[in-house]
Amino acid sequence: MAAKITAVRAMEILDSRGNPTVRVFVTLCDGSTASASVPSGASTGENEAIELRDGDKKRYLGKGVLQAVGHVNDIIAPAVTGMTAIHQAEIDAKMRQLDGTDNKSKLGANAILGVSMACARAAANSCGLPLYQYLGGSGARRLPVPAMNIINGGAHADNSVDFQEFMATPVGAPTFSDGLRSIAETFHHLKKILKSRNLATSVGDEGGFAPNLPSNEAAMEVILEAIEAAGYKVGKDIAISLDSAASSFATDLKGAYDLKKSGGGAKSREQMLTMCEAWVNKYPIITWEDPFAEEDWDGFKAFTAKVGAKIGVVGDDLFVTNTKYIARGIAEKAANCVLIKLNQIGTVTESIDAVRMCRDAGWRSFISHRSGETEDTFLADFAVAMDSGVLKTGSASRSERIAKYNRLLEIEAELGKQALYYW
Ligand code: 2PG
Ligand code: MG
Repeated sequence: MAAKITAVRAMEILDSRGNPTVRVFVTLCDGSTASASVPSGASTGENEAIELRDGDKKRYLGKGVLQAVGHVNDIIAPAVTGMTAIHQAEIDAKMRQLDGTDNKSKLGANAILGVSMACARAAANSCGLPLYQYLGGSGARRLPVPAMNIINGGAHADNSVDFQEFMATPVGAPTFSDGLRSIAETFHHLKKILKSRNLATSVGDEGGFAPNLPSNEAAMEVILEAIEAAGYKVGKDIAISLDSAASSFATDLKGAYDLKKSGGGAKSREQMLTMCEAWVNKYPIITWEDPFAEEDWDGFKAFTAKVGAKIGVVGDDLFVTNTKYIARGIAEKAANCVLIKLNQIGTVTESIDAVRMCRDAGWRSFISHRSGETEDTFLADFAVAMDSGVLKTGSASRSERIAKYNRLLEIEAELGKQALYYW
């Protein structure tokens, strides 16, 4: 018997930055229950689905989400009650129809996604399946290679580094747990090195260190040093993934830049291209996300033409998990990989559609957290279900990040010898 939804309710909770977000509870007629909490970004793409904020300056500096909560309780709940929980696509389509806008600005993507995720989890519980198997089927047994953001810069930290994320990616490990251990050890060695140089070891929003370094290059060098100090081979055991989040230091989103945090100065698209290509030749970089700003399609195209055979060129702000932009990217060869963030598009179904479009084109999808997260581990199961083989979910610090790693360790243990892990 397919269980029907009997109750949906939402409340306002806090995320890892102390900002309000939405948590949704769903109950089914067979007694199954589940909740889910919505993450929130800082370096958001212009075309992302709209996160509804109250704007009432007297509450949480305008960041309250009581309207979104109200939309779940008063508009979405009555509409989806009675629907069958396993009919995820139907539920998500119903909510999109209720919203009626292109970017979910009426009900709020935070309201819609909370219900979408909680329905998926309640349905999994009702079926007696772990969420990764419910969403991914019995073939879902590949653990993602974790790209661990160990130096934070850009919009995620108040330091002198322009590039937002420097990630250690254990491409050569035999298992997920070995890979996780190698990057956690690297994180600890990095702390020791920073400390020995009197550099700050406080962390940024995603749990990576946020020291004031003389240049972006210095951030790369110190990570390579930490990998070696931890006893791993640079490039072979652990490679580097970068997220420039270049929109955040663009002076013109169509292709002009200023590396102002590090004092690197103004850079044209051509100069950025030369610099990024030199980095790819010099350093063990395996993926590079948002090396250019979200409207600099020409920058993306030129970079992909130059280095796309060697590394993953990942579009985040460029694609915003939206098949409309991904389709353009595929047609124009603007990248070869898409960052997937559930709240950029606002439903589980559309996130899966984005992953499918990547797969059909021979592109990789790279599952991702947001800089504002909660203790919800939905993402860990989603990464295994999507079979993407790569996930970024922050550093070896801050419990909202660790919760996802710990959930992946549980999944790995549950799968036992059937667990797969490879780059
Ligand atoms: C990114 C993300 C996650 P934010 O740019 O990829 O790391 O940051 O959630 O702030 O957009
Ligand atoms: Mg990004």
